[in-house]
Amino acid sequence: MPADVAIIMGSQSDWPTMRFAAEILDELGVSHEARIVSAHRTPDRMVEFAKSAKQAGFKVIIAGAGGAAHLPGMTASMTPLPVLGVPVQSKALSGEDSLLSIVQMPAGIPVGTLAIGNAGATNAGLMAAAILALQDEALAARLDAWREGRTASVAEKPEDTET
Ligand code: RP5
Repeated sequence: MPADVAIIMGSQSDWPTMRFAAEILDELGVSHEARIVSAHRTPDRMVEFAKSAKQAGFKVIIAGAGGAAHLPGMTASMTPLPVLGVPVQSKALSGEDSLLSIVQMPAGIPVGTLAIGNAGATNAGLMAAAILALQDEALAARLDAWREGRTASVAEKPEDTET
């Protein structure tokens, strides 16, 4: 069985961020596969991956990159699958460069852009799961239960804690 979600990233250095997408997908029981696909270092690999992703059985692509982050938009231009972009926090500009590179797609080729960094990767995983849950009732129930668990974990009153 092919994985439902492809998690692609521009570099090994993106994995500490992108693993948050993998972790939430694991928690929700969604199959996924992670690959390094760089728009500028391995452009042929990117083209081959993007053009064959649907045929390979993937249903959603999560693409993370940092700096001049072309990977999500370039991938989206070559596949009909939904592409969720995660701006990885860069050293020079703290990920604002990544965010603007990914979010400002001209009309016609959408990339669903999430927040910079770990929160964005987690939310990309959750959004991928929500897309898949539209046609998977068991997954929809697991997603509902996960959200209910988050709600239940919030105390009504704050407690004194050590600082
Ligand atoms: C981008 O350049 C990658 O997505 C990564 O976020 C950034 C830096 O890559 P490395 O120099 O750490 O490989 O292509």
